[in-house]
Amino acid sequence: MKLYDWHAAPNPKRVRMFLAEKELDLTIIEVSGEGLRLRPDYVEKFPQAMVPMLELTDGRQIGESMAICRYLEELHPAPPLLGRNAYERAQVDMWERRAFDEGMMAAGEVFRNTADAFAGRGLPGYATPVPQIPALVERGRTRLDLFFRKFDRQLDKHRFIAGDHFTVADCTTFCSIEFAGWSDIHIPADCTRLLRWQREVAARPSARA
Ligand SMILES: N[C@@H](CCC(=O)N[C@@H](CS)C(=O)NCC(=O)O)C(=O)O
Repeated sequence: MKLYDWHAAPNPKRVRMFLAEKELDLTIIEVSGEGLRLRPDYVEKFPQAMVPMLELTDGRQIGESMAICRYLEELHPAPPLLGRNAYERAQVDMWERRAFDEGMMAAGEVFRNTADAFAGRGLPGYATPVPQIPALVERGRTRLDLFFRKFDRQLDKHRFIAGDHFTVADCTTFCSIEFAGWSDIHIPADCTRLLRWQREVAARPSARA
């Protein structure tokens, strides 16, 4: 199996953290090209034009970080990173989805609508130009503040995002917060529980995946 990757980008890192936690060693293929774009041969191979993508040994392709993680969890269940029973799986799904929608998408709203390199590329995955929308930058900042505070409250009761075990919800939350940092947006100082959690996750080897 091969994982198509763009090392600097936040979504592939969700999957690399997941692999590192499971100590899985897949072939990683870097497909970033000129001007912060994916290489044309990769886009031709995978017209969805996004990373990560998992290619099976027979050439079948799986896109979307969570689809890749679910596939790998079935093949390599230990350690469980998607929950250990029906309730935990629902919690992990719920918090991972919130981390993506409210954290990753919000950080993307700020970054993709400000960075010069992404002019005409307001959304990932399209060959046709998608304009940047400056108004989304402020909205993204507001969403990030709401995201930080919601996740800070969640950590009042739990060591990790979806409960007392490290899961893929922690991978997505960690990568979303790193991505917000690209726009110099950081966890507010009064979100002490989220800051405690960030320090703990940053100390895991997977945080450097
Ligand atoms: N929903 C997708 C999002 C993937 C995504 O947005 N990938 C970005 C990198 S973080 C990408 O491929 N961007 C290509 C581009 O900007 O041209 C997932 O969860 O995997």
